[in-house]
Amino acid sequence: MMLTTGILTKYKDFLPITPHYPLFTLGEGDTPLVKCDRVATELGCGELFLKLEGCNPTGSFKDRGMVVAVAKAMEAGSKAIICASTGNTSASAAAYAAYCGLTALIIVPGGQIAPGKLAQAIIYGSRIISIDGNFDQALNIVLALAEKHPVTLVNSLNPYRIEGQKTAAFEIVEVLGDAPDYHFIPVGNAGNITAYWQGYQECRQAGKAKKKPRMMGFQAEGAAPIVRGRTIAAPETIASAIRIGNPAGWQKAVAARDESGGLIDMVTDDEILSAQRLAATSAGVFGEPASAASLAGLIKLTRQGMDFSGKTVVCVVTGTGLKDTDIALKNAPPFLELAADITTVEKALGWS
Ligand code: AN7
Repeated sequence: MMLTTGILTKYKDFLPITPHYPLFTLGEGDTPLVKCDRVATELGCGELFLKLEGCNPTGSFKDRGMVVAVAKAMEAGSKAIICASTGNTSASAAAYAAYCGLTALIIVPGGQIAPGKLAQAIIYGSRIISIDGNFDQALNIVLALAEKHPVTLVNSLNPYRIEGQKTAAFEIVEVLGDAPDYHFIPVGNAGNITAYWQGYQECRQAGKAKKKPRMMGFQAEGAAPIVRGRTIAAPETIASAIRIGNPAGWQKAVAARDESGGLIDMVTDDEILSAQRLAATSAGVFGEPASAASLAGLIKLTRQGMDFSGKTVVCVVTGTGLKDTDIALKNAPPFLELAADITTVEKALGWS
């Protein structure tokens, strides 16, 4: 057995690492890239891979960026970090702060966080403030506080978050031997699409990849400011992680779209839920609703007649479904509840 390496050590030549930078890990990175032939056949695309970012230590891709941002905060002598969050950033910030002995201050939109994520922020011992408002309002408060007080902002406006998150693109290129043709990704605050695009560009520049993918970003229909070209004052979607009306990374996401020849489009809540179910029932992958927006996007474009035959497609599953079981249970078909009796069970199964 080898000691867990983590991305700081593995990718130190590509990260802003200096002699006083602490190299530590909770086991982030090195997540599975799962080939999903049944779904690929159903959709008629060449090869489909799901990148399982829910396998990171706190169950989402945020850990890649958080380990770099927290290490940089430590290096600078900071004692506290702060973020606004729809859930996953707060879970990650709380965990890495706990590991490093820092205080994590977390501001969340009241009643809009999936229970698993809130449980994480609580158990890791962060200081949580729930505001009567949405994520965009929480982010504005956090930005103002980080200007005035000695705390380090760890939302994706912190450039070290992007540095860490780009390593997921490195891993994909290492496994495939090149970049994919298409990279599908959910878009919320628009940090991750920025990070992957930067990662793919660096792979190309370093000669690790011959091509760059088209970046295919998907927002939820009720929270699609980039698609609509205007901020959304009251964003609404079942995919609470991406319920964001004024993304901080807006311009960079548009640049990633345009430079890559990709697109940023939207999917409905129903499309998100049915993609979540398809990944689960046809690939054994349970992602949270927001993370199913990528596959929902691929399904939508396929239905519209876009041809992915012969193409290599990666869909990022950004967070684990175990954070948000309420939604899966609410939409579940009823199952049989019987007496604890073999004959009764056999009869129900049609085996008698
Ligand atoms: C599962 O935790 O914004 O476009 O505060 O949790 O980089 O924001 C989460 C975002 C996609 C969108 N999938 O990524 C937060 C937060 C999941 C997420 C996104 C989020 P960005």
